[in-house]
Amino acid sequence: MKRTDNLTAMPSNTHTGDFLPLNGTDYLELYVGNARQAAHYFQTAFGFQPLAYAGLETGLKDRESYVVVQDKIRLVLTSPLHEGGEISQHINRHGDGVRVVALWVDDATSAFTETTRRGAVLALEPTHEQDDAGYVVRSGIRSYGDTVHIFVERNDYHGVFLPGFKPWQPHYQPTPVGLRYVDHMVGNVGWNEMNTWVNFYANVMGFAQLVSFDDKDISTDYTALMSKVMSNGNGRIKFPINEPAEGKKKSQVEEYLDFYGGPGVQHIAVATDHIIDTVTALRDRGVEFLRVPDTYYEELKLRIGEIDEEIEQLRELGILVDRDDEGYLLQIFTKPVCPRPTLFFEIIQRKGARSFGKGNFKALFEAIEREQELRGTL
Ligand code: TYF
Ligand code: FE
Repeated sequence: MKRTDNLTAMPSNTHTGDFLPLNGTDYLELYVGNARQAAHYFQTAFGFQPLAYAGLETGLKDRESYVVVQDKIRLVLTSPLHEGGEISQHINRHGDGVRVVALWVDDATSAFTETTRRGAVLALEPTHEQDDAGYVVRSGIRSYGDTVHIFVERNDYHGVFLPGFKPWQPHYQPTPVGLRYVDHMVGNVGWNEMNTWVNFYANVMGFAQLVSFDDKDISTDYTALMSKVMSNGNGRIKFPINEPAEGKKKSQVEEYLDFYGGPGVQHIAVATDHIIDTVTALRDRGVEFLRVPDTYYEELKLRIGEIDEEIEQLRELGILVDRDDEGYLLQIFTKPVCPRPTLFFEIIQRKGARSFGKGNFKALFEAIEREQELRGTL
């Protein structure tokens, strides 16, 4: 793995030429069949807290949204109230999935101008929204598939989420599991489309390429994919882009594209400071994870060297470990969280390492292939 730029040497301000300074992920909006039950699932299983609601009770006629939060992570679960509209079509085409990856900016109008004049396709004209708690400006551009980026300017807003939402404070408030922020979000794109989207993030959004994996790095005996990781100037936003590669059997990326009906968000990686506690809690609450064979843990000590955690505990939970020249990381992947084998979550704890777990790819992809085998899609 080669690092092609130095994250810490690139502050995000206009003096160094970053035309799209990003403060972080603002929210992720999923279009789902039943937002009410999805919100319950993310509270019960993943430890999110109820935050805000918009729908019939706030004057919306066409949709209902529930917002849940855990530390810096905000998920918006949205369902349509009638057939035929944009949300219904999205669900019909893709099943439940990520529609909006919202990015927090200081100036949503500039974000829109700078990206559209570099070729971005409009999704939302800069829009000023106001209520008693202040104002928010949002704008948006299209990304891969039906995914959009919304730029959110909210530095003078003190409301619970966005204008139009009211606080949602049900009696039921399960305890958090220690999820802290979005570490990275991965997109799957079509055959030979990876470089198109790499160029989009580079030229339209000013991102730089951190790393690249080709099919030789990460092919197993059967399936293959290629991946490039794009990062914004201050490193807070990291978007790996995968495309399928030709293998002996169907690539996991191809399976995704078949079921999602095109490109989309494949996984959301969320960071924790205590992965053993977090995964223990998630497992107790019913979240299901991929497992690698026990032999993985027999070889682990030789591959990784000294780590703070007990290998027996990692084996028990199925947590994976990888090392790079800056430190190590611990990670684990859920099974898909919807009926279609599309969207899943990654839980990651970084102890110095800024890479993505290349040393785990083989074991991980073989675990995914065993799931594909069970689904009959390999
Ligand atoms: O984000 C990453 O690159 C790692 C590895 O289908 C990965 O989490 C890549 C592709 C994939 C699952 C995990
Ligand atoms: Fe990942």
